[in-house]
Amino acid sequence: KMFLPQVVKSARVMKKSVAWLEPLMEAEREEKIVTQTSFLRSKNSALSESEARAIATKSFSNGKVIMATVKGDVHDIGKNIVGVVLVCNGFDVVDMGVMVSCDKILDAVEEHNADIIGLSGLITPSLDEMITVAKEAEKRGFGKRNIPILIGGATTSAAHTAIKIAGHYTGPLVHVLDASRSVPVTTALLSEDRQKFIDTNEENHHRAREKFNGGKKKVALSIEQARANKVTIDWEHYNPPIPEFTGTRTIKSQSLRELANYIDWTPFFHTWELRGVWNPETETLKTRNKEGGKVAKELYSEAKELLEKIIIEKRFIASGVYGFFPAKADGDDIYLPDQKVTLHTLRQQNKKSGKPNYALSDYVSPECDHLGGFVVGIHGADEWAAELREQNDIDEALMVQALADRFAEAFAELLHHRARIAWGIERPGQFSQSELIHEKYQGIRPAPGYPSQPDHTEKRILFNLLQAKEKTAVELTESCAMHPGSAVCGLYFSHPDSHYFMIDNLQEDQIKDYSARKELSIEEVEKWLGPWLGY
Ligand code: B12
Repeated sequence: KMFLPQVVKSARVMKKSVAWLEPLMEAEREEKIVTQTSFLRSKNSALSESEARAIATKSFSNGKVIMATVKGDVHDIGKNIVGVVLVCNGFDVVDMGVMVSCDKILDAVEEHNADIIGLSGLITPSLDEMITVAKEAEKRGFGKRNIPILIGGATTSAAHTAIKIAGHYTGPLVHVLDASRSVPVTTALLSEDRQKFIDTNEENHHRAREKFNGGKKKVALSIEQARANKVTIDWEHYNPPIPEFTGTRTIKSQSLRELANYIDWTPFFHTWELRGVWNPETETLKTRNKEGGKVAKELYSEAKELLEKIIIEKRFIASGVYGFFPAKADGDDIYLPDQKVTLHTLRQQNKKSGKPNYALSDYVSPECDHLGGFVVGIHGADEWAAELREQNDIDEALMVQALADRFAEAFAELLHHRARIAWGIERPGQFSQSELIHEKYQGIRPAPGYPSQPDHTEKRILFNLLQAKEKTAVELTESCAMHPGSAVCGLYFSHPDSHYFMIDNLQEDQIKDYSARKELSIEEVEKWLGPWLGY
């Protein structure tokens, strides 16, 4: 049994060696294909040269997988890990990169005569794009040809795959939870007795659909009832804090050294499939798996080495903008009178016992308050990682991306810290670094796309408000993903009661109301909020 960091290291050695041997291996393979092609044609004269060649080529490969992060989505760390693991297990992987349009993916399947399609996505809008790919693949006849589609990425789930995607494709369509599952699934799908695996997968989909259709639905309130059960804050006896400045502040290049202090390392290890909690004092991963703990320690020392190099050589540029604006709640919206801008929030509609039906707007005074916002991005990592991949330094490429993600989160944490001090709700030095990481402070910074506000399109309003593109060079794709990939944006709320919660089971009445408030069609809103609709 190997841990992911070890797999990736072996893969690097293999890739480097193969790159050196490639011309020799290619020549040998070509010779074999030519011999096999003429053998096949001598046995069956009805076969054309190209048909026979296609069959011969296939017989010399474990299987070819086309992998892509779908249109509008920029993040590829998970896909890259899966690609490495598949290559290690003898599969040919054609990695098409990020933001790949449906047509390009499907053209590549035809061009390479691929055996499997692998789709990846980090954010909800990518789920919709995956449906488009499944539909188009079906139109091109891939379903009839039984070409499997694998669905993966942080935002995907077995249930969503079964309920929303699988119905559009007649070929095998499988959700793959993580890199360790990718090899057994791919191997099973290309094996002689693949039908057994496909049947089990179908049964699982069937069960998931039945559970969804026949399962006990959560009892929902009407939007008016939910509003009547909003958070009650005694605004008359509460003086909202006033920040020391309004408008925005831009940080063109934040010190990486200072940022490094704000890094929460636990998610870094999750990227490498090492579960547990990182203890910064003892520099150990608290995990039941002793071997895993050792691997984590080694990985950490390599990461620290690269981190130092990044800081000294200024390999990343961390740019960010944050700001405060006079604000007041207007029902479920938050209105910024000076900018004449409205931000929209969604309200929980599940029937609850003894708890309010939260919406983020509940934490802003309806009279006079302030709201904050921020965008941060780490530039330089995507390009550097691509260069490293080009040289087959795949372990370092993943490390660069994983560290860039940590810097992005750290930057969000650091700016929030500054913002709370500027807002007067925290004293400098009031919390230790560990307390900051464990969010012991007052106030929250919910991000569009996170469970408290699952609508990614709110980023467009936030970006305009902060002029984020001009100030930070962070851009939004058509799916509202941010480019560069290592980027975070969100809002600041200062109220002591404000906390994170989860929105789901949204009902038609709220969607109708929300679409009118946002001046978007109902279909458009339903598209962006698909997984959270309760009807
Ligand atoms: C780390 C993290 C980040 C990092 C980078 C993300 C990354 N590395 O991909 C940073 C801090 C930059 C970030 C930013 C954001 N994030 Co974020 N992030 C996460 C977090 C905590 C972990 C994701 C991760 O890196 N996992 C490790 C990697 C290796 O795993 P992975 O990508 O899932 O890939 C594995 C499998 O999924 C699978 N797989 C992946 N692809 C494929 C493809 C195939 C073919 C196969 C077979 C398998 C496969 O195998 C991989 C390896 O095991 C998740 C929550 C979570 N626990 O998943 C939220 C999460 C993904 N983020 C989320 C959001 C909303 C955002 C932001 C939009 C927030 C914001 N407004 O700023 C931004 C968007 C960034 C952008 N560029 O647009 C949401 C997405 C929700 C949604 N439904 O849309 C999540 C789910 C959090 C949540 N609970 O709401 N994020």
